[in-house]
Amino acid sequence: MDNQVLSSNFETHYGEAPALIAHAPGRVNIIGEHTDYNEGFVFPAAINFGTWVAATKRADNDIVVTAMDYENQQNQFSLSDINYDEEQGWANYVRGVVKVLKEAIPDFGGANLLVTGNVPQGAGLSSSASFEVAILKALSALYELPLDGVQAALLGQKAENTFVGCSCGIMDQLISAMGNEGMAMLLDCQSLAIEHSPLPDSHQIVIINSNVKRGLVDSEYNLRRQQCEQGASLLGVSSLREATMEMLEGAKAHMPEVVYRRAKHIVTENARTLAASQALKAGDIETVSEAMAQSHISMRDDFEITVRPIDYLVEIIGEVLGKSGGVRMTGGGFGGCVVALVPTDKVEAVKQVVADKYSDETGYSADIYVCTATQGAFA
Ligand code: GAF
Repeated sequence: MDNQVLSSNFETHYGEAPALIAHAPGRVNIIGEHTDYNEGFVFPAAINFGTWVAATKRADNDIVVTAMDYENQQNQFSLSDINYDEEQGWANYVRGVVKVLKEAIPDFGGANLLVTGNVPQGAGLSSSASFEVAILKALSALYELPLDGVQAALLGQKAENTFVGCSCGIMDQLISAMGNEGMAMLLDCQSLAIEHSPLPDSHQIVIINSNVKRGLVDSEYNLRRQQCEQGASLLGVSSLREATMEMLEGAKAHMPEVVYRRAKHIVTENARTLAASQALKAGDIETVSEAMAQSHISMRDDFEITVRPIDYLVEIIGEVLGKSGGVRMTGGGFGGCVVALVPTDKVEAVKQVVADKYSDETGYSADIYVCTATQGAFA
């Protein structure tokens, strides 16, 4: 995004230059899917797609927000009375984070905000987390609030859980707030411990958007959460983070078969995430490749969150990569994107195989983004 364009649009709407511009990135998850709300491990990277928020203080107690990507629709509300807006759905991400921020740190006043972003929506690349974190970053910078990245992420998640109505985990907001340039981030979702590790220069992060819009995602997502909780409770552990394959095999006969498979995905995915992040650090791409392949199979067969066009993308890209890189579905599932770690000299071949085969086989056309890992939110 060109900051000058944002600034001049801000002046057009509000009659003054912005005091600051905040940015928060979207993310791609390299491995560790649906493990975050099971207190497990995830390994995402922040990407060079995100949300920008230009801001000034207001003398009154109102938040006025203009959405460039929704035909400059404007939404206004008072800090003393923040309700869900049934008409402008996008505005609830702003209302939600402002409400939880006010509860946590009451010490701020009104603001004029102008928002734009380029994270593809409904593609599993965390457009909403990037929106939430960018708003929090703008307000905390504007009013010099004592809000660090981890707290911002927790507030973003709380807004989404309690105001927007999606029971997401912490991964998306945390990587958006805390990502590092050129790095992926191993996150322990139990302790919130973070370990940044460099992505290899030899490989590119390639995201292939299946353009299958994620249908049923909220209900299926929430159902997966319930099934995981049921699994933990049948195993007598506080979360599936504490479960092992031995425990699971021992209890298998007494569990609904579907709950066993959901739990198996989480237990094995945690192990794969740790193995893949260690292997990437050691430059052992073959192990990363195998872990990503197994992760996809587990999401397809045990967790059942993939769709056929996504499975097909993984198959044809996997054939091009062999053990030289990795490919799997990324994000919540039921459509969305595939992530591939691709040796630089195979990027063109990956693009070509998708162009040659995907549309004919599935009837969808794919978009491909060759991404870089970027810094988390800043203002
Ligand atoms: C969505 C959620 F928002 C995340 O918290 C995470 O659970 C992810 O799906 C699946 O790994 O992006």
